[in-house]
Amino acid sequence: MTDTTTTTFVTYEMRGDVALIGLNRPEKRNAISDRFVEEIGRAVERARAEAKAAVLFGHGKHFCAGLDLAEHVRKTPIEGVHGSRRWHEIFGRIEFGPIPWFSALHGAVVGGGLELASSVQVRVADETAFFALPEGQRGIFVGGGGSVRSARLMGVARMTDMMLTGRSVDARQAEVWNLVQYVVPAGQAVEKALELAARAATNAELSNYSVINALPRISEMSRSDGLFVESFISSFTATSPEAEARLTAFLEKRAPKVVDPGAR
Ligand code: 1HE
Repeated sequence: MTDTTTTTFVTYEMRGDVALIGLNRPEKRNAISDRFVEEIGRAVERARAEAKAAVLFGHGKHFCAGLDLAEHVRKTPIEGVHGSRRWHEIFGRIEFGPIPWFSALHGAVVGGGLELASSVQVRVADETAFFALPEGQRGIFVGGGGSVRSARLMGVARMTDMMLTGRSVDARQAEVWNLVQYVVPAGQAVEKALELAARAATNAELSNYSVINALPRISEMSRSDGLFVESFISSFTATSPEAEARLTAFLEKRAPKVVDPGAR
């Protein structure tokens, strides 16, 4: 069943087990206001409850132009802090949750748009995508988690360069910089992200949960702590009933083999 819901700024539909969530304020290039981020938050909670994976994309010519600057102009310092913390909460529900998230990026992926994209696990860009952090030019700083998430993806030196110089990075460069994992022809990002999400949705829930929640944490641990924690997660997942069923299916030749990308 395809259940499509449209709120003021967000479209939501189920494609099989995958939630397809669209940023839908194209006339303002999907700039994110306070109301908009709350709508994203509600869509995130719904996807966490009913989907096995989710895809985030932007309606119109761009993925997202970042923070709604018109709204930001009128804020006091403490309102700004609360606003930033709210973005952190909502994006954190994407980053550390029960399901994998994919983003389909095109056009501008700018400021808070890049911060939102940085909170998902897998980013697919089409060739029209470009990435920028114009906070320096606007007299502000990242506030949607970019100093943590985007910096960890591309590295502090590259992010510093983008913020100081206003540099725009195209999709191919973004792939080299580890900002995106896939680059596809124009107009094909949603299709590709849906394909990847549908594949991830068939994984064991416990494996997906471990990948999403353990890998980023382990990468911030010392080597010896990371290896120690890995052993427990490894044993816990491998001894689950789901793993037993899947391992048996492979041994009985009922499960697909790993694909050789070079095979015809
Ligand atoms: C906006 C916003 C916005 C567009 N807030 N209204 N983000 C930025 O600094 C990016 C600013 N935007 C742009 O550079 C360009 O709009 C784009 C390159 C993204 C797209 O260009 P284009 O030619 O397709 O659209 P446009 O004509 O510039 O914009 C269409 C309308 O959207 C226009 O309003 P209109 O009433 O004149 O039609 C724009 O004013 C409006 N618009 N972007 C508000 N961001 C949690 S901290 C995060 C900090 C940040 O995100 S800083 C980065 C902010």
